[in-house]
Amino acid sequence: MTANTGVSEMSQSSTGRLVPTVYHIPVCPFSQRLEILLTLKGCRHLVDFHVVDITRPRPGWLLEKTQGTTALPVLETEDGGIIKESMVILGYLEDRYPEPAVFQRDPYRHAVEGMMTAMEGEFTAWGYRYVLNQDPSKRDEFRRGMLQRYAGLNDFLTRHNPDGTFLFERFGLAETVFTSIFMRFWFLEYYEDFDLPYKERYARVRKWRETCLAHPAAQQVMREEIVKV
Ligand SMILES: N[C@@H](CCC(=O)N[C@@H](CS)C(=O)NCC(=O)O)C(=O)O
Repeated sequence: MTANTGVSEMSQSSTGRLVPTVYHIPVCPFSQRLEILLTLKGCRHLVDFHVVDITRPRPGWLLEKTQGTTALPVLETEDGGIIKESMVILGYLEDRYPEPAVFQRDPYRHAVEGMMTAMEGEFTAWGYRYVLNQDPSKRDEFRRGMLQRYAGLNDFLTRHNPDGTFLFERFGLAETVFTSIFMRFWFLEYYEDFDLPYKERYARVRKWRETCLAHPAAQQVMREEIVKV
């Protein structure tokens, strides 16, 4: 600690080498979830975020660190350790900055949030395929598929916390993982005119989604940026 500011040595060195660095692409939902977690923990300043220019091929120094893979985010620890995959990085950050806990500590509850976060990959992939689809005859199929996936989330939330808002009592891991994807799916509203119908079938997930989107720890990007980028 420094005597005059009370700021930890780690944060003081935020322009130096003594903090972890995340290499990321702006407006990337997988990077945003890291920022959300750190914000919930009050630790955002303890990690440097280094923007990588996506209009150019990945620089050699970065490919050397990643051993040739291009997907970001990647976290580099102070001593040069490389961690890939946002879910894995979230786990590292949770272990590294354990208080306040964002992940559930009870093993069963952690398994439940794990089951919910395991639904994210397919949910996200479908939304991306939907927006990239160029075939008008497939639009309905994509819309139905998206609704089915929202219904799956609705059922999961209803099973585990029928009357609440979040999966558990507060914004936690499941919310950290899905919120940036919900934001990214503003592109479906804009380009495909897709939104959840105001029906009982989706009421639980709608409440969850709206509260997640409005959460103060998740305000790193604006709707306009997402639609444009
Ligand atoms: N499963 C990865 C997905 C990361 C990912 O797809 N990142 C995108 C940016 S949003 C990317 O880097 N795409 C370019 C590439 O894969 O080369 C994670 O969760 O970290």
